[in-house]
Amino acid sequence: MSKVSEDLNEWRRTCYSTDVTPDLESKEITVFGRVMTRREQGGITFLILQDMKGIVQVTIHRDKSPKEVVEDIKNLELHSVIGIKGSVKSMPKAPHGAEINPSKIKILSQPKTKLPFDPHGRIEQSIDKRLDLRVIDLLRPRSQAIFKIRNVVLEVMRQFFHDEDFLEINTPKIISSATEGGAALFPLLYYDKEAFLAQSPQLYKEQLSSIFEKVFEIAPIFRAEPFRTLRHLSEAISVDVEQAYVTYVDVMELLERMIQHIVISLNEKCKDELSILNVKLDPPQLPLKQVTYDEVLKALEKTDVKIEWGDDLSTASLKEISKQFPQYYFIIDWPTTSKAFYIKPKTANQELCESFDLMCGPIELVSGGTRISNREDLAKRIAEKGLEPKNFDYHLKIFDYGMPPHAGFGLGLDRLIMMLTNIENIREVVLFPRDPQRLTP
Ligand code: AMO
Repeated sequence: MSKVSEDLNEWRRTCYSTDVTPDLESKEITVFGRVMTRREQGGITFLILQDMKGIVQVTIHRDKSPKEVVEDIKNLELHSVIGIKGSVKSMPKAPHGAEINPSKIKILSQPKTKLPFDPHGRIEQSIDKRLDLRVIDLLRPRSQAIFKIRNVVLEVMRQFFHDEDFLEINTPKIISSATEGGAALFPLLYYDKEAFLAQSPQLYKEQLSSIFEKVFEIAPIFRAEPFRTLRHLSEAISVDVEQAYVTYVDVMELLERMIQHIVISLNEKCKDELSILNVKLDPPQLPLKQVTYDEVLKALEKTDVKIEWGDDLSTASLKEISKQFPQYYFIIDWPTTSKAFYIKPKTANQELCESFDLMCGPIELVSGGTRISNREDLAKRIAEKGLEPKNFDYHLKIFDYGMPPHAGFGLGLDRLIMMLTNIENIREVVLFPRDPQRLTP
């Protein structure tokens, strides 16, 4: 073991790994990072140090480097966390064309045990093994690429909403009643009362749209999904939007512009990450295709998959339909019975409602619609759905003080990232996923 000192003292970073280029020739710098590889060759030790921006080569000459440095690295383990002070030297073969010749090394942490898998190894470990040690898995270039893309998607989305004059809101995640139907609720004890984890910010965003008119929230939603699939989580991130004085047609237009903008921005800002993942993203042509629920059922008639009119579309039916629509498309005009109580039935035909799902192939990314803005109609729908109207008093009374017509949607961020990174398992695109079998790390 080499000597370890956790105190930074006067040590501070002066540049990142990727700043070490021939432009800094002979400059004295300080870098920090993790030792990813170590190679010995004829009296020279090459270390590759990884930091948040990338990698840099550190070269130690047994004869020329300071004795202290040569001594310090003798027993340096892989994955040690170190600081290096040294000078930059052009080296065409090194990453970014330059290396560091150290004058001082500070070992901040040495691993105590060997890693159970090599994050840079050729063999892809199972997702469960990687998730058990997620932080180490995040050293893999593929994992880093996914979360850098996710970060840019969030940044671009927020900017998009702000440019459209939306206000970002934060609503409670401990709530007193269901919004999306009773089955998938996580109950909890709130002091001496029963409470639940929020399935969606639906009622709050509707109420707030009556004042701020255009609101959005990016936050967790909790669903007690009883099954383990590649696209369901117990805790997911939802991008919720609500807007006053518009209908579902208007928010669909907003949504498709946002999706197109995200794809264009990723192509500009995440070239390296997309190439690591081997993904080519074509910006969708607008307007996106729209199919009605009835057209979907008609198309299914030619297949073995049967759906009764009024039922939700099963996984098998969506797989069939996606053969015709491999990319983004809307399914519109759903039966009123298949959607949540707050979705507005069409005035001319109450059996259908003003709702949509945005699909990408067989995966539902978004659902939304025009909302009921009249108290009596809403109370009636709550009762029809078998929910307890008393539980919604706090919501219904707001409608008595004036409620503009409004519409909105909820977009599953994790599912969108799956689509943009071409990843099959939703757990890959979430740092610490939660599902019926996983509550740690
Ligand atoms: P919905 O229940 O369809 O609608 O959810 C909206 C979107 O959230 C994502 N999603 C999930 N992602 C991962 N795991 C889950 N268990 C999960 N559940 C949902 C999906 C889905 O399309 N309040 C309405 C939205 C609205 O009308 O504004 C709602 O919650 O991508």
